[in-house]
Amino acid sequence: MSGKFYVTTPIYYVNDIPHIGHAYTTVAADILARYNRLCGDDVFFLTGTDEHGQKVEEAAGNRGISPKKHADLMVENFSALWKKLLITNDAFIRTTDEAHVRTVQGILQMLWDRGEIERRPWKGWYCTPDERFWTETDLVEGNCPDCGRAVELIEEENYFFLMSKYQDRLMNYIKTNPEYILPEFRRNEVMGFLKSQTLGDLCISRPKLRLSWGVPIPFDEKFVTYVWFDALLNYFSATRYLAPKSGHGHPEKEAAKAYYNSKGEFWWPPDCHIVGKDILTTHAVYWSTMLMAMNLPLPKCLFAHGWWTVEGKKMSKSRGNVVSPNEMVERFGADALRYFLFREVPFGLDGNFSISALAGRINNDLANDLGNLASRALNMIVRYRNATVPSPGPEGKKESDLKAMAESIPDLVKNDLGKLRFNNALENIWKLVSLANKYIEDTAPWKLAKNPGDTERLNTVLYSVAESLRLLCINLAPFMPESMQNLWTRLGQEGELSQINLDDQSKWGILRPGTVVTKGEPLFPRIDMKTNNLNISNNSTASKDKEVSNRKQAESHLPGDDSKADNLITIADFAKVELKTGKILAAESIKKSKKLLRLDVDTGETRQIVAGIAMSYSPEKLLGKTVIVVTNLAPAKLFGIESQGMLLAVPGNDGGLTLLTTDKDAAPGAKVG
Ligand code: ME8
Repeated sequence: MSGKFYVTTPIYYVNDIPHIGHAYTTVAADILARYNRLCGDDVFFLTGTDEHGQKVEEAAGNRGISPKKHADLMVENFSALWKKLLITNDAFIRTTDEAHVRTVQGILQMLWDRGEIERRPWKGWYCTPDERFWTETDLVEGNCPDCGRAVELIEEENYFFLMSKYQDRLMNYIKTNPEYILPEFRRNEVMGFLKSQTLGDLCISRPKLRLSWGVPIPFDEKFVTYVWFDALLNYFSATRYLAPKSGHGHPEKEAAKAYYNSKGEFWWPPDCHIVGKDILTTHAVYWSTMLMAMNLPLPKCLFAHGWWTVEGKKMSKSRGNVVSPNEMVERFGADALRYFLFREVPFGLDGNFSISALAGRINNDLANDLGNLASRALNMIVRYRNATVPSPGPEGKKESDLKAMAESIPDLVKNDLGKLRFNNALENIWKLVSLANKYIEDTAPWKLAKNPGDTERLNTVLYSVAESLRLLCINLAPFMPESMQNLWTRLGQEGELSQINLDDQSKWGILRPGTVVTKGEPLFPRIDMKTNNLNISNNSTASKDKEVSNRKQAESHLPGDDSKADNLITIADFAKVELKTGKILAAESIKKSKKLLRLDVDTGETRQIVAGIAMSYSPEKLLGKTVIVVTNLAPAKLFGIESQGMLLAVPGNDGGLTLLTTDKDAAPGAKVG
């Protein structure tokens, strides 16, 4: 049964030029929105920009224009990028929208009337670039603990949202709603924070004298509300004036929605807020308690994804290593970038961006696996059956295996996307890509074509391959909308792939015999590593090897060379395993397990690892040790505890395990290889 699906991204600071991190969150929301539309849901996909605050005011002043004019110009960077990245947001909220400002003011007034807001004297250390107050103890050597820059002591009256009274209720909510904050290790972090600290009240105002570019507080004209309070409310205010009013043309539903929308109720609560790990606390704590005070249900899920770095380092203008999504789309195409971002790293974990890894995925997965499958299938139908899909003959074991695999994919994808496991969904879809390629090699249609007695068999094979491609199109459409639409059209399918209903189209055998197909250019052009500038990356050698082996396979016309010994891997295979040095920060035994220890390991970021080394090491012996960690392993749960990686160890001469470590001192997070 179809329902409604409301998904959001953070609203991005309008002062920043969008980079790969912003693209990442927005594409994630787009994949979910597209997928849910295919399932027949009414979808509301919201993104936008955060436009108030001191930084915007200052930047506008420097340009000699008004803050609104400055925001109008900057916002274009985002809307243009979303177009390029094939983002299908239903609305774009700007916190300077009049309707948003009015909603924020209405809510402030309501909370003030209800005694949820209080005016108090306030003193704190303020970091202007981060627009955040810190307490004395937060400061690191007198500077901002977040960005390291100078802070100033500010004393003034301000308005406070009485957040502290919701601490117990929030903890209880998180405990009884385990699906609320995901991934699980992030929920544990939030719970850890709430258990170890007494929640304070939240300062939500700034005096107009110091900051005029904000939403005026309706009950005190000398103040504006502070960025987070204004920004977080975007998710709610958008349901009042930006949410779609009509879905798929069902008159009854439309009437119902128009009614509900006028009260902002149809879309509330959001099904999924996607945010980066940097703003988890503001959402999990500030936003959740604000909603409690507003008597509104909490979002169904708040997912905090990981961080993209470049060669293990934070992207920053000063380092000159900011990855421009515009440039990536121009060089490699939107679909390839979308695929890479969600295949390469499990959503929730940090990832390391490199052009060679991106080009490797394009050449291996897209050009070799999927692209070759499509061009082989279409070429053969054109060549052997005059471009017309034949009627299949009787189905044998190979066909029923292929069909069973193809029909199993939608459920797997549904389950994976329900948990935002994008890379698992792609891995599952790739099982069909691999099986279809193997099917072609096993059935060798080019041999069948030579023997007139095999006409019916060849019909069956060509039909089965074309039908597999049709089903791949459907399952991959949310991830790579442009190339899948292209393939859909080449397969002789009419209309927009984005308009189909997944359930109606997911059965094997829907492709009509007699459909005329076309060949076309390669779906995913290969990246020539020699002529491409791989300057963000340092593992171009591995990718070059990958490129050579890809080209060889592609040149060998149809089936590849099977002579490779089974236990040999290429350097490109090896390059898929990310190994880093890790420093053990904390270790403890796990109740009821003799073998396992729970560790906090610094691999450039702190991750939790469950390691089977308790029989060989006591927790105290491990502290401060530098070990080697597999950092891109999909997380797994052991004794209910999520493990985000694996330590390398060998059997020692004492019969126990001995951990691999470094010969000389090395910083945590150094790449092994
Ligand atoms: O925080 N890797 O806006 P913002 C992955 N206006 N994702 C990244 C990233 C990276 N290196 N860098 C940024 C704000 N992001 C507030 C939000 S919401 C009510 C207000 C993504 O422009 C990620 O989604 O700093 C992160 O949470 C967001 O951009 C921060 O965007």
